[in-house]
Amino acid sequence: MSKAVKINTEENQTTPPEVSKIEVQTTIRQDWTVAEVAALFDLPFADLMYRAQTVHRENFDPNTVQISTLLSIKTGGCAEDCGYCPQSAHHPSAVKAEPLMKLDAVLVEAQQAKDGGASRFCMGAAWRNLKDRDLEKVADMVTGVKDLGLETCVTLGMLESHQAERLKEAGLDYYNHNLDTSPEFYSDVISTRTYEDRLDTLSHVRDAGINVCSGGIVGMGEGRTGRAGMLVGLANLPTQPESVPINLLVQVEGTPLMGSRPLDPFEFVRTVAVARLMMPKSYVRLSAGREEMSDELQSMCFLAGANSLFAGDKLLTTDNPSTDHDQYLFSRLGISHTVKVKN
Ligand code: SAM
Ligand code: DTB
Ligand code: SF4
Repeated sequence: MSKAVKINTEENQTTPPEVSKIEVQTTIRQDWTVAEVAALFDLPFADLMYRAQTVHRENFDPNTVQISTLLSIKTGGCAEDCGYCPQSAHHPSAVKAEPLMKLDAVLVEAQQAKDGGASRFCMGAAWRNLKDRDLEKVADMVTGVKDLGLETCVTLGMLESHQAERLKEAGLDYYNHNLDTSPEFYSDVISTRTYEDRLDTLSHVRDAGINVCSGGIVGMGEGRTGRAGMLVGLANLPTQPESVPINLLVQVEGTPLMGSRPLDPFEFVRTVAVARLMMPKSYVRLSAGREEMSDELQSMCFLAGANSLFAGDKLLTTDNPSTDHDQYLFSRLGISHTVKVKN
């Protein structure tokens, strides 16, 4: 960590469970209970890492990561009140609202991302939901980015079926829409849309044949049960998400969650490891929060099974490690950039 912070250890106490009762997970299960997952979190650190690393190696090359680059195509002024988000119009953050970017400017950024080593370009909009009046503009961006030879991803808030179908037709590969946290903790963080709304959007995306990118945020005061509940929600979806972003809360001035007690870094690694165990064939993605993480912490996350990340100097509105810094870290670890699922 780059700053001296008081970490929250009380909520992370580990009671060694009966280890022999927890089998190494090699097949996909979608009937997880919160109690079972809490027991995984409670494993001694070395046992949890060993299991996660074993499952990771059974499903992926452990020395490669997939890289996506983010671009905020429509920034700020969002109608939702997500307590972590600097783009919400409900919170007095320094982010100023900007209109939807023009196609040409988006394509310039996408080409730069490709030149910087990204295989996927993810366009994010600070919208509660996609409006039909913007659908064709976003569809053109998707087609344009796809034509550059990049995989495409968008995150636009709630989506209806016909919109998902149109984006698929335009060449959309992935839709990012996070469950964010456990169903129980959800209303502590967001009041303007429900957990069920999010499930509906994910099912429209899935039904349209688009790959699902869905994960959440830790470090919001959710506790271990909250983290376990978030992962249960993701792993027990009708089909597990192809990509699972694990965001560490970036505390932004003006947001209600500013001042939250920082999460114990080992607890973040545990979250990655448990996600890897529960979703063995998904890409587990290091997302927000890397700017505050040491190289050693990120490396431990790769050992725990993280195999994708967002690269580029910015996430949507907040800072991310520089591409040079990431490249240097990869070179020190012998990590390369493409990832192939075994089988
Ligand atoms: N407006 C769309 C939505 O909410 O689905 C798309 C953009 S939104 C910024 C995408 C995700 O970024 C959120 O679901 C949340 O998980 C993550 N996020 C936003 N602000 C964050 C923060 N301060 N720290 C960590 N993650 C954050
Ligand atoms: C995700 O789960 N994390 C990314 C991406 N999906 C869109 C966004 C992180 C945003 C962090 C706060 C910001 O930069 O505004
Ligand atoms: Fe809006 Fe998305 Fe931010 Fe929530 S997370 S306030 S929906 S931009």
